[in-house]
Amino acid sequence: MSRLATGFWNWRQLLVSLVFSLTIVLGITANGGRAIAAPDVSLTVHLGTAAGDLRFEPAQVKFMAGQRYRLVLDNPSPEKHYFTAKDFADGLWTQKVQAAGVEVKGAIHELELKPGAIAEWVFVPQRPGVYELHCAIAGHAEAGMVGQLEIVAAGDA
Ligand SMILES: [Cu+2]
Repeated sequence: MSRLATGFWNWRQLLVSLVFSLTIVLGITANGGRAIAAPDVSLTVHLGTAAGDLRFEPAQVKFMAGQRYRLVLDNPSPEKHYFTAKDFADGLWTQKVQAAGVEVKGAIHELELKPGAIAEWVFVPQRPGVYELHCAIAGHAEAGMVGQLEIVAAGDA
């Protein structure tokens, strides 16, 4: 009787442990598989135009949560501009920002680009939502240098 009970307990314990292990393995495979299968998505946003227009091109960008992006920011205009999107930046994980031989790792909320500058921001959006973008130079947002950055949940794109 007690041997049977012990045997039953062990079998149940083994099953529970198997299911638990399987879940971990599946979870790792699902995440790892997606990270390997999905290449980085490269996008470019221009800050201003060569003609001096105060706008972002494009002004609306949609991102998918969980996907890794290489966002190239450049400034083809004759004056300095900012890519300011604090709430958007709070909703993602930044891997790095690279510009002119310097690589910055960690949280980024705002980037300043001088005329002709180019920067590459590598990140993974995480928190779905619609976030505002603007240039922090006085008068630029008012003149139309604003945009909208949207993060959609994976599968909703
Ligand atoms: Cu500006």
